[in-house]
Amino acid sequence: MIIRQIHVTPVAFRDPPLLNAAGVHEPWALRTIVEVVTDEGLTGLGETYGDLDHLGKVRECAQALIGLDIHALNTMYARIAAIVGERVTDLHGLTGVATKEKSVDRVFSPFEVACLDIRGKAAGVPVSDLLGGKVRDAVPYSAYLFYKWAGHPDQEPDRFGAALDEAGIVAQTALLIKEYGFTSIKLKGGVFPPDQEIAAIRALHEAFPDMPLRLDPNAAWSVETSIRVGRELDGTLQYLEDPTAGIAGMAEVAAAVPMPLATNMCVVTPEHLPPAIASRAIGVLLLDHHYWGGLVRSSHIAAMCDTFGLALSMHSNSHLGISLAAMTHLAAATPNLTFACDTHTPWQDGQDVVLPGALRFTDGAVPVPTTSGLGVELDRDALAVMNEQYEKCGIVARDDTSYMQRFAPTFSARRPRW
Ligand code: GKR
Ligand code: MG
Repeated sequence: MIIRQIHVTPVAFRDPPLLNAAGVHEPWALRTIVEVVTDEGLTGLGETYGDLDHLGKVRECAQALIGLDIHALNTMYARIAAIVGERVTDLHGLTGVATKEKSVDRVFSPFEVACLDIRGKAAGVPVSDLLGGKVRDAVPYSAYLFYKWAGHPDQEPDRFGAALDEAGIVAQTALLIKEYGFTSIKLKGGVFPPDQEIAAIRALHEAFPDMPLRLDPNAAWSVETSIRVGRELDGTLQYLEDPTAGIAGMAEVAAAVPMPLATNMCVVTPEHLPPAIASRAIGVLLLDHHYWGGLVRSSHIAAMCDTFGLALSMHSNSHLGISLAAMTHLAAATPNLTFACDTHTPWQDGQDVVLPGALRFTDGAVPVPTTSGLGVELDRDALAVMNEQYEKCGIVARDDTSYMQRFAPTFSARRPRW
């Protein structure tokens, strides 16, 4: 099965003003949709970041993959590594440092996912079968809460409304649980002073006593603050995610707080695993196939985590249905991924590039597609509309900090902030 064509299409979709340690989400989120077409007429789908620098690399690499067999993933990886070379500039949101290996892994990922989609279609099996077979029929996701403004400053309030205090966060949780049935909760912190976020976790614990809770301030705290908050939240958190920056700082905190620490910031590429394991910096790794080099490489990382006693969850950034399908297949086929995964799906509020019906939430979990490949089909009309939105929206790279500074000129994303 030879690759004859690859289509790379940037898209934009509406995003609410979600607050984080870096600033606030802009009105449009960007993604890139990759379609790999074979000589036999099979098409596979992949989805990745939409930032211009990354899009340029994806486009350049796509040209270099024409003529390869879809099974030749090692050759594909080598060609991409040769092209990406030393260009280690890509960052997206709060996903830790950029490294050479991470840059290559990020570009390789959508092509690998698309090739697995094709292989599944050709063999008549779902992608989860290609990853070792599903060990669960549905993948649980968590309610991913954000402090947020009622709407973007120049727009009408959105239907989620404001969430700027405990009451707003509890109301947002109730809405997400009502609509999706989530059974665990993650609060994006690092927005307000830690005592305010401690109060929000306590309010959530009181309102939803049976729900596992997580808090993720994206390294907005010093080691001292992290230890204080961790101790104060004893008995309320399933895990505390990236309280502080770096493996050394996380190790200091981990030794002093009662709950496990999780990360999608200090361990983001294989070379980070040995020092993190040796220093016992983390108890939980948040996998993300978008920067861990696709689905198969993520499975390898999962097996390594199993060997070294690290638990697994899954990280997300604003994404569409191709990513959700890929995340669901990976999580379904990863036995030691036992924590509910993160997803931004509720915030895309129905916007998608895949035809409706294949992916749905039941009791907070997405049933694993059982049709061949990823199990999702491109909605070409939606793709065209979202591509037009990309062309018109005027955003070419995610920049939460500059957007925030338009409304709060003294805002600084400096970390640690507290
Ligand atoms: O979407 O604002 C966001 C998140 O803060 C995202 O950028 C993070 O990468 O969800 C992520 C996380 O868990 O750190
Ligand atoms: Mg995180």
